[in-house]
Amino acid sequence: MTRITLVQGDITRQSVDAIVNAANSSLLGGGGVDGAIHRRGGPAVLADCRKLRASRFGKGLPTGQAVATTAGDLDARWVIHTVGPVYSTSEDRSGLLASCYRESLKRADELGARTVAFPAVSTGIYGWPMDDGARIAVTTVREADTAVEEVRFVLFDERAHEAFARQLP
Ligand code: AR6
Repeated sequence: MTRITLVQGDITRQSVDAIVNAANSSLLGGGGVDGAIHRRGGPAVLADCRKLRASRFGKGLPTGQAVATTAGDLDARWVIHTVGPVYSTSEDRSGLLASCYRESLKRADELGARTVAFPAVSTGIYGWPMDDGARIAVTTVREADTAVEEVRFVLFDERAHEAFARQLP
């Protein structure tokens, strides 16, 4: 059974086996969680991302998928980069958002990670409504077939923390 825990704070301050990044397809950095991870993780993270762009992901990492790199100077062994969907009112992209959590946990299992910190993927710059983002995150992790022992959702503010808390018994 995977334990789900909630923390309010900065995901780059967590000590876990793997930290999940809410990246974009370029894998080369951005704002929000992505910017914070590259700042604190340092050049080793970006160097690994560039290698991925030069090899398996020449066109970038597709939405809904996940790939691991070193965690550089973060207090973790790996960063798992996943690309959330941009929220749309005309199209249901929730399958892609669920896929981010599922695929990230698959990478974690392949690496042998036992503790994984997730941000609320897509709920920032990509505009996904927090309550729905929290519902998809918690439901998908609950239903995942994974050896990860702890999934820690790290929520930036009180509003996000409350939205996730409402999804837990
Ligand atoms: N720790 C934890 N949560 C955070 C942190 C942090 N340090 N910083 C922001 N959040 P976002 P997205 C919250 O925008 O919506 C980037 O430019 C934030 O409040 O980081 O998936 C990428 O390169 C929100 O609830 O990711 C992409 O282009 C959640 O984390 C794009 O943004 C996700 O916000 C991805 O957008």
